[in-house]
Amino acid sequence: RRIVVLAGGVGGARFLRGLRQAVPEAEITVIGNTGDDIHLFGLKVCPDLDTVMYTLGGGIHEEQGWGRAGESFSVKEELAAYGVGPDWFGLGDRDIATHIVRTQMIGAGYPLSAVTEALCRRWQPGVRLLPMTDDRVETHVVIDDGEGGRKAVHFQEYWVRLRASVPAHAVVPVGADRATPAPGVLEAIGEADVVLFPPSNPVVSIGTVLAVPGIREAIADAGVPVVGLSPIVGGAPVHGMADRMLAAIGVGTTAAAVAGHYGSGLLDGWLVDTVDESAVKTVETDGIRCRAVPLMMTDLEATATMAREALALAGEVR
Ligand code: GDP
Ligand code: FO1
Ligand code: CA
Repeated sequence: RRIVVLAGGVGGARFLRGLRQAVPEAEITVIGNTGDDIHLFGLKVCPDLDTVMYTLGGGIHEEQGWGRAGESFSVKEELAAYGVGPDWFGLGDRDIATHIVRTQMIGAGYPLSAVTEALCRRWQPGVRLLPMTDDRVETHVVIDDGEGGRKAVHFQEYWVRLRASVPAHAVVPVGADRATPAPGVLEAIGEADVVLFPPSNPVVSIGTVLAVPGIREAIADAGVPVVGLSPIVGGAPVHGMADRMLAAIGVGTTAAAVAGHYGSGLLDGWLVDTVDESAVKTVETDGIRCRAVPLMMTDLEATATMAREALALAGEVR
């Protein structure tokens, strides 16, 4: 069985670990968000690709959800001693090695997809990890500039430095309109038996992947079940500040509103948590098959059960 999964960082990566456990024989292709990517100190950092790679490869900082286990921060301390910023983004020493390899290979002319494949040769994530595009796409967030106007900041500045503490007026995947899907992306979608949306951020993770021209269309036209899992449980994101991003695009912070945002043109099935049982009817009225099951990724077995539920729902639609 061939499964395509669109993924952001922590939510996507943890779900993928459960999926791999549930169907070890399946061929899983992950289309990763690169809108979070940022250049710092001359290095290209790809947080969501790395989170998937480290999580599935056993190198992740488990509690934090991103970055390396057993990390140290000597480089960060030395940069601070020079007074060289930004100081709000924590790059660890082990993690920096990944960014050095990536930046070096990009400089030598390799596309990000080839670089990601090379990095994965070390980590053996057990899935094929593809960036959504080899082109540069950067998610920017429009906020008040404090002088009565507005300004756009990089997504990481909004998320990490500002902790999403100010309202976002818009979320813009800069460069997406001119980007093309990375090699293998459209092929994987075309050959898939099922497409899954893990409980990743609908706006800045899955929304950004879908903003690359051709990807949304390929999924809608693939003629295979498309099933998603809600990242919103009981009217709030399980972790993080996804509510801020949903508000920016005028979508409510409910499991049903997120399903409606993707729409029946894209989604065939949607899983909500058991606490959101009452959303099932609303979602089904929108023409999307819906089930309420436990959606908390507390451990590997609970997450594998979520993945099995998603595949079972896929078997019921179309
Ligand atoms: P990011 O790139 O690191 O922000 O990660 P993703 O975009 O892949 O996923 C972030 C989303 O995962 C957040 O909106 C969370 O609400 C959601 N999430 C995290 N843990 C869980 C969980 O255990 N269950 C569900 N349903 N959602 C979760
Ligand atoms: N998230 C933080 O909240 N603070 C950090 O200092 C930070 C550093 C960082 C370094 C490498 C990496 O791959 C991820 C990192 N993240 C950090 C997580 C990440 O940037 C964001 O949480 C996600 O991009 C949000 O989707
Ligand atoms: Ca992310």
